[in-house]
Amino acid sequence: MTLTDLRDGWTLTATAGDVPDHLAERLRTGLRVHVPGTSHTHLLDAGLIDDPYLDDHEQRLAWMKRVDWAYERELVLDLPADDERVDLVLGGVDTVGTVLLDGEVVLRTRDMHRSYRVDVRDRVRPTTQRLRVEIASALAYAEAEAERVGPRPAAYTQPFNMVRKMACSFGWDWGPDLQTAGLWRPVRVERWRVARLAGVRPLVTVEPDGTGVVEVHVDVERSGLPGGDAGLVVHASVAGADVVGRVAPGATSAVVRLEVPHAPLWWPVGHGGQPLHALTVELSAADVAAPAEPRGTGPLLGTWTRRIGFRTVELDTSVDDHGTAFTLRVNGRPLFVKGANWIPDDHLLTRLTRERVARRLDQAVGAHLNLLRVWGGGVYESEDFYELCDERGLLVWQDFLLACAAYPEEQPLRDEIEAEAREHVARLTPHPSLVLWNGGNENLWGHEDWGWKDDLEGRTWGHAYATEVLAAVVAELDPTRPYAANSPFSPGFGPQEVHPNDPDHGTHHQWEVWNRVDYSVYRDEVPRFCSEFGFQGPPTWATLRRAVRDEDGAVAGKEHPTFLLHQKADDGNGKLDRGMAPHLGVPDRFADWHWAGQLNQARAVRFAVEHYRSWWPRTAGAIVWQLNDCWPVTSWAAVDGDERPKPLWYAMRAAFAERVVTVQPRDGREALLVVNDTPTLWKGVARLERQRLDGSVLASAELPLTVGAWSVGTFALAEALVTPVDPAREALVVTLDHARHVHTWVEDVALDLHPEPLTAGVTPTQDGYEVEVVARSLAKDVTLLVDRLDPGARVDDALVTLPAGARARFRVRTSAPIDPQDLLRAPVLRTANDVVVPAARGAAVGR
Ligand code: BMA
Repeated sequence: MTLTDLRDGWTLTATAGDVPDHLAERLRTGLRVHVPGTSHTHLLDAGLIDDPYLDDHEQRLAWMKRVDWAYERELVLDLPADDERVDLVLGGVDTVGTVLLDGEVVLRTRDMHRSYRVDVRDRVRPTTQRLRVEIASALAYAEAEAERVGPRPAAYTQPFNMVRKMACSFGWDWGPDLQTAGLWRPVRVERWRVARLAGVRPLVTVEPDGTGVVEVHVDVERSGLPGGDAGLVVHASVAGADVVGRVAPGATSAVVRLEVPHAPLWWPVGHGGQPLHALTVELSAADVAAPAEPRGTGPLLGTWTRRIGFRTVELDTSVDDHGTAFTLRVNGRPLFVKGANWIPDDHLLTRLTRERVARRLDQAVGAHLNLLRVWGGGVYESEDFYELCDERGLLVWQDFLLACAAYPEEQPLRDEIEAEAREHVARLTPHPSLVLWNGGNENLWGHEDWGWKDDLEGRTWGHAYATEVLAAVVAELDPTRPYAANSPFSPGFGPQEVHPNDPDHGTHHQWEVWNRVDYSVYRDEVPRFCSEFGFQGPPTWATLRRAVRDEDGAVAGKEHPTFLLHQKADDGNGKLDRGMAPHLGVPDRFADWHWAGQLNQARAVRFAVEHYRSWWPRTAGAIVWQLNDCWPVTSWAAVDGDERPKPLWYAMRAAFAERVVTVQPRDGREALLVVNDTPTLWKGVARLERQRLDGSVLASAELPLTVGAWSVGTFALAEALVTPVDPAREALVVTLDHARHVHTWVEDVALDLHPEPLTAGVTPTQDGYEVEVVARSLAKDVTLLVDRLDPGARVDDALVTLPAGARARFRVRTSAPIDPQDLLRAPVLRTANDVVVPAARGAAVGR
């Protein structure tokens, strides 16, 4: 097989649509481009448009939605031999494409989630040929489809559910509305003879005796040319085991089985190691001289290699006293899922690099996550993503790509959805990280609750995808992995019996908090598995300063149209204000509001995570909405679009730590909950003190305790510890080994916090500074917003609550020439105290 990558030599033209006058000539004559790329990256590279992520530029590019494009290049191909196939392979077309060779249509596409292969052997000419790919406006196509099959309700106004293009291409409540068009994966020519490896699907299991089993399902494509029916040999090897199988003359598939005794197990991070083994599959022609000799092979026709890992996975959805479980079991061990939802890490997908994905996944592991959920409004991610998850032990829950809408079950959509599902279920079989396929996001819930039933007037809405089509694809192609019909979803019930978002059954999305009620309401329910919950907060200041500016180039304030363009949620700022008001008040000055917004986001999520973890094993997972951003925006993300961790990231790291102590209500009063997500007993003595905020001790106790591996202990607390005399001036401080928890009885707005609770000092270090702070009175959520001084600076901790007398050290990495004294005051050094106290006094801090 020989490959020719068609990366270069393309010309891109706009062929229809309202192109702005100043670009018309350039886009008519054409830009020199290389692929992969899409409309927006091509125009950006050519300097024809401004960065769409900056300021108000997104708005100015609306014309691009209705443009049709054409890519064209020359193709010089050798004439094929009699037995030689010549295929044109397109890794991904975004989206509505027509591929022409010398003016004749060879392929039509309408699904960006699929790859395509066309046999062009009979069209190869001895002259220079022209390859052309025309891309029509996906929005226009979707509108025409909505007209043809009848509209279907969706969470946003544009009909993203009518075309198989990344749903969030059309804008989302955290994403820009930039509809790319183009060749978003590589394009190449492949020449081959006899047969090729068309698909390799290793199904990996582990027998009860510890033998790792790899059932390798091999599909071959025959050339259909002389010699194409030959007998073939498949040779597979992994971890010292190898096997040879035959594909009979004319046959197109084979299954070979590899057995690895005492296979070392692959574990999720925090549970064990991640041994990976190269699985190699070779396809050869059988040796014509010795056709019956299995090991006698002729020429090598194709090789395929991926790394696999040995592990089992099951999803326990059994019925119990509390409802219906939703517990993942890996290698037989039930685990609490510490997760975050993943969206495309750059809206302009072709810019994503392996390095950028690796940095994001390192932040996920750094926040003590063990799972990412690839959400259904994005894409099936790149090989890089899943390989890097395999290496890190980050489990992956993969949605099929349906989100927040009713989807027609009519053709051609139905076949496209099935075809893309088949492609990716097969493609992702090697990855041990992938543990769950899920039939879509908020489709069943939307149908139940969002008024769709009336709008639909009996039209199809996608029930069949969730309950039949996608389930059947997984059952056929990858029975080693569990399938969930949707998120949220109540397994085991018909649509009328139990509400899909019932917290007692299966998965739950908690969106009442954020949209309607205070975050304290998280505690009102004990979901079996919360696969979405979260709270917005603004991005870091440095990100705002780079990308969200007013006319004068200063950070755009909260009410400024540019800020609002980077705040996509319905009444987003209103919800932020109402969310922080009962806890911190709503500061007037933007710098204070920004800090309060970030702090409240972090606290809301931490509150939820501690609550959910405290209910393990009844609650078996918490997947925060959302880990990452795809551009600079105010959103639910823990890491902003410029890759900087928001305070939420530190809160997640603390709340998802292996060992956590927390005070939670049980039976009408506070109890101590000790969460031990490690393989060893947690044996220790908890020190409990009811203190005044100035540190004077009012009541104290020592509580020896032992909590088993992978479990949570609940401990009652003495009356004197949990009964404050003056709730506005007291706190309960719990210390157990390195874990600490400070509980207060009233919200910060009602707490008598000291306005200046810290003394602070700074010393230089090799790569920056160390800041040491000591609390003279309770200091809540001490944080250094170091990006204020240097956009490249990082700090090793944040949101550290210090009881009076306690100290903390922060290591700041920076190479910028800053004044170190600036690290010791607002707007860099912040606490909850400094938002609440001045607000209560009608003053403000910060700049
Ligand atoms: C859920 C998600 C996303 C959305 C988030 C925040 O609906 O599935 O669609 O971004 O809530 O509103």
